[in-house]
Amino acid sequence: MRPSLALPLVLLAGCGQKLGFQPDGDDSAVDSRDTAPNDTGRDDTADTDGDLDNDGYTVEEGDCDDNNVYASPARSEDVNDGIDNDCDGRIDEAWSGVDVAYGNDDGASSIFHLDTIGRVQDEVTLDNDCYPLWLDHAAGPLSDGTDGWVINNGYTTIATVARDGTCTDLFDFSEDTEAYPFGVYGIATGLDGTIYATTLSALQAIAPDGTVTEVATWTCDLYSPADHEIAAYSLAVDPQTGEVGLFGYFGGFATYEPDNGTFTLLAKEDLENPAVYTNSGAHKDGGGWYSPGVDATTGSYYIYRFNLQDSAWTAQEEWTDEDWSPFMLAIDGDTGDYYVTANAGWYYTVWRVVSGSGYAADLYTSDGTVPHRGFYGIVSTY
Ligand SMILES: [Ca+2]
Ligand SMILES: [Ca+2]
Ligand SMILES: [Ca+2]
Ligand SMILES: [Ca+2]
Repeated sequence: MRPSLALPLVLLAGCGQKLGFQPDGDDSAVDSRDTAPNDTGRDDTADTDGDLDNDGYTVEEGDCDDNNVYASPARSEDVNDGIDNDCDGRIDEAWSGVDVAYGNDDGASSIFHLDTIGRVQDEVTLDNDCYPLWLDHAAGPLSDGTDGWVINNGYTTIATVARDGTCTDLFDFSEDTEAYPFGVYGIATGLDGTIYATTLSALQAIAPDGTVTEVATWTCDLYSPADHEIAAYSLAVDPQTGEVGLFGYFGGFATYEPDNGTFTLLAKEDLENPAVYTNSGAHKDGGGWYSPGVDATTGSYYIYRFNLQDSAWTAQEEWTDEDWSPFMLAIDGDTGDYYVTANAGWYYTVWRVVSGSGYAADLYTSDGTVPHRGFYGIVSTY
């Protein structure tokens, strides 16, 4: 059975200074080559600022290699040197566009790539019983030996999709209605290849063989606002730390740290007086968690950023055409620009919002002639 197109009402600087020396990796004694201005000439480990390579950033400030001046959050990626220059967790990456899940109610669904200027490339037609909603990259090779995707298949199963379109269900969340009363929603691939999925009231970790482990639970009860914590609807992963962000449907936000199994509810949902409806979410390199959301009072759309200081969503980018309702979000890790699947009546589009500029326009749009189709999940490719 194909899902309805409508969403279920879930119920519905630093100082990136350029230095003219190579990191020496020598911390044993007097360092004659190290001439950075705040260095005493003694062993680097004695530097009071803790910035061993003097690139302006300590490990705490995001330096992913404190013995290498060519790696810091202020650097751009060199795609040929084999190191993670910009400290985003990806080595030698170059953003190359987005992959988009295209759900088609009266024919085969597909996943296609949009290049950096919005040209459709490499459209993969899926098995007929496969309906892609949330989308992420798979961590490793699939049945055909190539890489591919992980999808939420029709709100019921989590499946992998190979480059030849073969759709393989890993786990069906629709059969045990006691354990999974709400079905399954957002997904994200963790750094170690674990697939995370949210069942609204719990975070599920799915191994490549389909084994499911419930790794965190919370209270999701729309009939009891005082007890309700979060209806976790979408997930994203910080590619540097592996931290999982959980985006609630009613403005809630939480994190899960795979390393120590810690679930932290950062914003409890106020069901009776929500400030923001957060449709989905994504992580921005070095810049936290974002959501294409709706101001619950005015109905206006924005790209919101979760402000960790006051645990609230802050409107970050204006959404200029209110006819288009935003759905899912991907972020260009190199420029910080936003790519959002959006719908308006029979039309569906990938909308681009240029970071910090207020400029927004279609990257790609349908012709609006065919109903019951839509763009859903979207993910950056490198
Ligand atoms: Ca440093
Ligand atoms: Ca460094
Ligand atoms: Ca990188
Ligand atoms: Ca590099």
